[in-house]
Amino acid sequence: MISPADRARPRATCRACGGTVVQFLDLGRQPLSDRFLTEPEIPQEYFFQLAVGLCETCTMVQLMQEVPRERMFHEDYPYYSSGSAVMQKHFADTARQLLETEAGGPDPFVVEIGCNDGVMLRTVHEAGVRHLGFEPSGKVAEAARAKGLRVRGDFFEESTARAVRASDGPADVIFAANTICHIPYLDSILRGVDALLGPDGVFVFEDPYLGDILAKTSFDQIYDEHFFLFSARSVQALAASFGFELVDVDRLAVHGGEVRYTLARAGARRPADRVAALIAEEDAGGVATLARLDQFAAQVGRIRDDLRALLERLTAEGKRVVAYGATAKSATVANFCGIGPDLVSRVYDTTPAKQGRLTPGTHIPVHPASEFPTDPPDYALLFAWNHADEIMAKEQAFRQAGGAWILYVPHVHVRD
Ligand code: DWN
Ligand code: SAH
Ligand code: ZN
Repeated sequence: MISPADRARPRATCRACGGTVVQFLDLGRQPLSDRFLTEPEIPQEYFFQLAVGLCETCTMVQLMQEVPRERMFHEDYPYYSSGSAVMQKHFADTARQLLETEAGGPDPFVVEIGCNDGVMLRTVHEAGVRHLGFEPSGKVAEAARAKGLRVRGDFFEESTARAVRASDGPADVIFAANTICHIPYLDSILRGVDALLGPDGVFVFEDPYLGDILAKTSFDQIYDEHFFLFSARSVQALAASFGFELVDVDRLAVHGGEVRYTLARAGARRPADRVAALIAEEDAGGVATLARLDQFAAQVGRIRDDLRALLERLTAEGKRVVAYGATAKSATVANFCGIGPDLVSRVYDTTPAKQGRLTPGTHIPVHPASEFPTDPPDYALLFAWNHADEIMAKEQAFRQAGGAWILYVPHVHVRD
C-alpha cells in the first residue's frame, strides 16, 4: 500500500533496474565535493541538488540527480589514495589475496577500474603479473604511471572494455575499490565486465556499505561521487540482471565500513553461505525499507542540530576550532550543516593539491597538516573520522596539550 505521504515524495528512474526510486532524504544544494577553489573561482562554482532515494523494485539506494562524470573526474582530481598508510597496507594485502586465490594460471591478467595513484596495482606489478588500470583522472593516473604501472587514461565502460579484450585478451580478475558506487551507468559497466572477463574470472569490488552507513548515521558518505549506496541485496539483484551471480561478501573496516562483493558468471561458482547470511541480516534490520531510511533521515537532522549547537557554543566561548582532513565527505557535512570559516577557521590536510585553496561551498581555507602541531587549536573537528586511529596516533601531542577532537559519527561527541 502506498500511503498519501509516500505519493508526495519526489521520484526518479532507477539507474540499476529502471524501476522507480522514492526519495527519503534531501541534503540540499551541494557543490562538487572534490573541487577545491581559488578565490577568483568562487563566482563560477557549480552546485546541484543532493537527495537520496530507494528503488521500490531492486532496493538500490541512489542519488536522485546525477552530476556529469567529467565535472568530477578530470585532470586535477585531487584525491590520492596512497595518502593513508592504513589504506596502503589494506590494498597491498588485497592485491596479495587476489593474486593468491584468482591468478593461478600461466599468464594471469588483472584489471583495475579506478586505479587512482596505483595504491593496489603496485603490488600486482611487483609480483610480475600482467595488469592494466583504468584511470580517467589525469594527475592521479600519472602518479600511477610513475610507479611503472600500465594505465589507460579513459573511463571504463562497454566500449573501452571491449577494446582491451581485443588487444589483451580476457581478464582473470577485474577489481575496483570505491569506484563502482561512483558510476551511474552501471549497465555499460556490467556489459563491459561481461566482454572483458574470462569464463572463470571474477569481478570484485568494495564500496561503503549501506548497513554501516545506517548503523553509524554516516550521512557524509552521500555526495556527488557516491551515486550508489550498495547492500548485498541490491548488488545481488544487479548481478542477476546482467548474467552474473553474487558469490561472496566480505565486511571490511576501512572507510567507516565497507563490503567487498565478488561476482562470477551465473552458475560458475557456488555462492558462499555468508551471502545469504548478510542478506538475512539486512532484511531483519529493514535496511531496504522506507521506514528505516526515514528514521536515518531524522537522525541526520539531529546530528546537524547538535553539531551546529556545539560549534556555535564553542565559538561564543572564544575557543579556537579547526577541522582536520579536507575529505570529499566533509563537503556534505559542512554544506548541509552550514559550517563556514565563522565556525571553523581552517582545515588541515596532507594533500598538496588541496592546500592553499578553499573547501567546496563553504570556502574554509585548507592548510598543510604539517602546520597543525605548530599552532594547536582548542578543538579539531575530525572530518576524516574514517582515519581516526591513524590521525590520532600521529597527532598525540594535540590532546596531551589539552586539545580535544570533535566527532559526529555515530553522533556528535567530544574526545579529549
Ligand atoms: O570514495 C572516495 C574515497 C576513497 O576517497 C572518493 N570518492 C574520494 C575520497 O573520499 P574522501 O576525500 O572522503 O576520502 P578520505 O580517505 O577520507 O580522505 C582523507 C583526507 O584526509 C585526504 O584529503 C587526506 C587527508 N589526510 C590527512 O590530512 N592526514 C588523511 C590522512 C590519513 C592523514 O593522516
Ligand atoms: N580505488 C581508489 C580510488 C577511489 S576514488 C581507492 O579506493 O582509493 C575513485 C576513482 O575512480 C577516481 O580516481 C576516478 O577518477 C575513478 N573513476 C571514476 N569513474 C571511472 C570509470 N568509469 N572508470 C575508471 N575509473 C573511474
Ligand atoms: Zn532498481
